[in-house]
Formats: sequence, C-alpha cells, structure tokens
Amino acid sequence: MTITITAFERSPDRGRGLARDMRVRWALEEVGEPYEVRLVTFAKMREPAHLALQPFGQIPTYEEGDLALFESGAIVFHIAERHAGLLPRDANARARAIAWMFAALNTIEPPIFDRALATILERNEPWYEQRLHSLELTIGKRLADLSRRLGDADWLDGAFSAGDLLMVTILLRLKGSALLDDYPNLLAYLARGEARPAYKRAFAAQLAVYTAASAG
Ligand code: GTB
Repeated sequence: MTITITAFERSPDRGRGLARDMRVRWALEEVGEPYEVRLVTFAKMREPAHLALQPFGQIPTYEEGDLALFESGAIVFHIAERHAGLLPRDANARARAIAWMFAALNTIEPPIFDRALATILERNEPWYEQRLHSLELTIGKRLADLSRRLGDADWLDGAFSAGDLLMVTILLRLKGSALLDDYPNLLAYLARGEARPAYKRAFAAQLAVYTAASAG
C-alpha cells in the first residue's frame, strides 16, 4: 500500500531539514519503506481536506490505505511498530526505547523549539533577552543531563532506535549555536545520526524539494 506524507512546498528552513517531515522521512528510509510526498502550501494547510487529516493545519501527515495519522511522534512510532529496525524486540528494551521517544518529544524538544520560535517571533519584544536566557538555561540543563546519560555510548540505550532518531532530529536544531559546544559527546552523537545512510537519503529528498521550489 502506498504511503503518502505531507511536507512544506517551500520549507521556511530553506532545506536545512528542520521541519518535522524530516523525522518521518528518516524513519521510512531506515525501514526501507518507499513513500510519496504531497507538498502543501500554508494556504492549503488551512483547507478542509488538510484539516481533516491534521486538525491543527500542520505537516507532517501520513496516509496508508484507510489509515490517516498526524503528529510526527505518533507517525514514527507507527512505522517503528510495524517494521523491524527502529525498536528492539525484547519487551523491556522496547519499552525503554519508547521512553526515549517520549523524552525527546516531551522533555527535550519543547524548550529547543520555543527558543527557535522566540528568535523568530519575539526578537523585538522588550522581554526577549530575558526569555531567551531562561529558555537557554533550561536547554543547558537538559543537555547536561542528556550528555551525562549518553556518556561514551553510541546511542541512548543499546542499538540505534526510534528514540535516537527523534532525539537527533530535535538536537540538530541546535547545531551551529554555542549551546552544544560543551558537549562533544552530543556533537559526536549528532554526527553519527547524520552519517546514517537513511538519514542522508531523507535529508537529500527534503533538500531536493526546496531546491526545486527555489528554482521554479
Ligand atoms: N506536534 C506536531 C508534530 O510533531 O507533528 C507539530 C507539527 C508542526 O509543528 N508542524 C509545523 C507546521 O506545520 C512544521 S514543523 N507549522 C505550520 C503551522 O503550524 O501553521 C515545525 C517547523 C517549522 C519551521 C521550521 N523552520 O523554519 O526551520 C522548522 C520546523
């Protein structure tokens, strides 16, 4: 059955792979599932057809036969549950990998995403510097704890899992900021994620969309 996901027709990240379709593309590449992409504009995302798939008018969505899903974490979990390679078979190890998926989405992503939003939307507010400082303090604490837990391991809990996939896509948003400078093990973790052939294929596919949109 054909899998179709949605992605920005012209991503505001200019092909840097920061939009949340990237994690879905990467998961599909890891498990070797082909997929099609329906590109949507911001206007299309507010139309009833898209809102029926994604109640908040966002990307990504996932369609496969009569199944329609939204929320990138739920989509990655669905892919990981149905194909080998992203979740361990052992029940306890699987539960721990799922815990890392939630940690990535619930504990690590919110302050990182809020910081990104603040730098775009709140830059001219009188309280901007204070807000940025507070978000960066929270991010710093999270990174210190994550770095300590990762130690010199390759991945968060044994073999590469959907937990690592989500964590890497989220931490990549900090690449180029000074926030990761104190954590060489997290930088090496990101580099390991980016070096995976499936990551590279997913990255190239989303970049090709941006390149085509810019040429057109
Ligand atoms: N919780 C949802 C999920 O995980 O699927 C959140 C989905 C979401 O935030 N989608 C964003 C979206 O559709 C795109 S990824 N936004 C449009 C809207 O809300 O109207 C977030 C994103 C946006 C822009 C950049 N960027 O420019 O770098 C990166 C990531």
